[in-house]
Amino acid sequence: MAGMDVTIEEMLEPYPDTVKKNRKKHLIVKNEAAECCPQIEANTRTIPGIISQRGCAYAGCKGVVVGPIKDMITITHGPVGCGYYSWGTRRNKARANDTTPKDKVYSQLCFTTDMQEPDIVFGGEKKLAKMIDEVVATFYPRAINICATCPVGLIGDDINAVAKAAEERHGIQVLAYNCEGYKGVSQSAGHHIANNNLMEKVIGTGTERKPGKHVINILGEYNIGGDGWELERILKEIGYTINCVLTGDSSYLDIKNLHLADLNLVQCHRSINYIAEMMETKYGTPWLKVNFIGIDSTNQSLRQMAKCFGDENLEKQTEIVIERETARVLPAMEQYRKICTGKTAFAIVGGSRSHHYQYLLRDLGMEMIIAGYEFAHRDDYEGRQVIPTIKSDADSKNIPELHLTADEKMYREAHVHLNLSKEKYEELKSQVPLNYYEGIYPNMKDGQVIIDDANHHEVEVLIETAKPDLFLSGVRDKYIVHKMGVASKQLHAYDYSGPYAGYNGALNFARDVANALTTPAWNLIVPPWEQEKTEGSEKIA
Ligand code: CFM
Repeated sequence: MAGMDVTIEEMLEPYPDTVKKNRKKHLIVKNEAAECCPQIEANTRTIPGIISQRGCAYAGCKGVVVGPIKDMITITHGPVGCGYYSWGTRRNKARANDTTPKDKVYSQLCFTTDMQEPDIVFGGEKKLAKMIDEVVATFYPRAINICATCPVGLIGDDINAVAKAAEERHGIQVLAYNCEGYKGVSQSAGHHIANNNLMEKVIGTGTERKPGKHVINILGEYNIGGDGWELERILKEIGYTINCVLTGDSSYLDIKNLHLADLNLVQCHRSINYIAEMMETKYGTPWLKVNFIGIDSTNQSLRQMAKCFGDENLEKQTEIVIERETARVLPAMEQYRKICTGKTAFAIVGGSRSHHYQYLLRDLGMEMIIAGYEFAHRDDYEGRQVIPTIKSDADSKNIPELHLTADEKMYREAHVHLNLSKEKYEELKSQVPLNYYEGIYPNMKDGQVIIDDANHHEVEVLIETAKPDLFLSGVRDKYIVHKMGVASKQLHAYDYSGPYAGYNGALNFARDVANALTTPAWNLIVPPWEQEKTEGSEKIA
């Protein structure tokens, strides 16, 4: 599509040659006529000085993966700037379960050692040990996480030794995460560090399988705005037992028992694929990439799941729920669909949603013409088949790979997990893409653009030239987009709305997008490009 090529040229034009060369590698324009798949450069360092939207390794570990575990206390070992920012910024909701003893929910609280200059000079280990003692005396948590921030690694505090000594003193598990912010090129490194620790030290230590015929985990679902609760509602009604949602509204106790499920669903591939893969190796648990964002994609995911178990009743019940829910929600969405149809959107989000939301937008008659990830890897763009060809560099070597083998006692072959014969399982593999993710690329249409680690300048030019009706944004860029006269919806925390997953979620999203597109506020703003045309005035920055 020539239009998009021009847009991209304009975006790259002001760069010096080296930057231009670099940034070109982070872009793909989908070309349906091309025989095979272009390569994208991803998970490499952002060019210094460019305003990127990425976060740090600590954000990925504490903020994304381990922070939501509701009954663990997560201590940020570091200055209060990092500790404060970890509080309440992501809407991973949690509520107490009626387990015995009743779950306590700590995810609303903020625990930090508040390192000061003397701690940086003389070391912060004693302060951390004292804080663990205080936390245990005050709250009696089931277990504790310690997440390191940059200065901890720079001064060499041994948080692993502090954690080990505290475990001995208090008789509860204390996990140390060396997720110093600089450990990787983005928060993605923190996901990996968190996955490794949970896999090595927590998963597999429990013994209680939840009752039920089909016991599943939902990996990479963080219950933002209540997404996980909507999925539980649907899945329970079909007849599944939800063993654990990792880590949205999850309990430490459930994570210990993660290996006792029959099937792992993977919603966000980027943040949790390590655990899915390691569980496949160690316990033989098969995993299925699902997408519960959008009506059609929810229906497809439910049908694929039901197929995995080869159980007629389950398939029947799945169809009953799909039919009833679709018939309930689609007519209600129609009024919003009328407003949205034919409109275009950009999504520049972390590492999953720019793919998942394409389906929900299509339910509304909209197209995502530019899809960006902040920190995804090549497999999220191109599919998992490229993993063996990804070159490791100094940054990726920073994070240890766990080399696991099959567990002598607990490994069961995938078909045993699913209660299928070997032959049936082979047949299933040809129908359902088990243990695989195809990435974002195949779903995009001719001329649509994929962009990795987009920056402020690029976003501005893309908006000015491709003029989307809706921008699905991050927390910081949202307001810039509004000021440019374009509706934006913050897709990380949903702007205090949600859930957006499942059937009820699709309806909420449709309503919110229709509202955003039609609010009378847009009549009061003249976008900069319109101003230039009508008044010849200077650009508004
Ligand atoms: Fe996965 Fe996420 Fe995302 Fe992510 Fe995130 Fe998030 Fe995200 Mo914000 S785990 S990759 S690190 S789906 S916090 S719930 S919205 S950037 S696209």
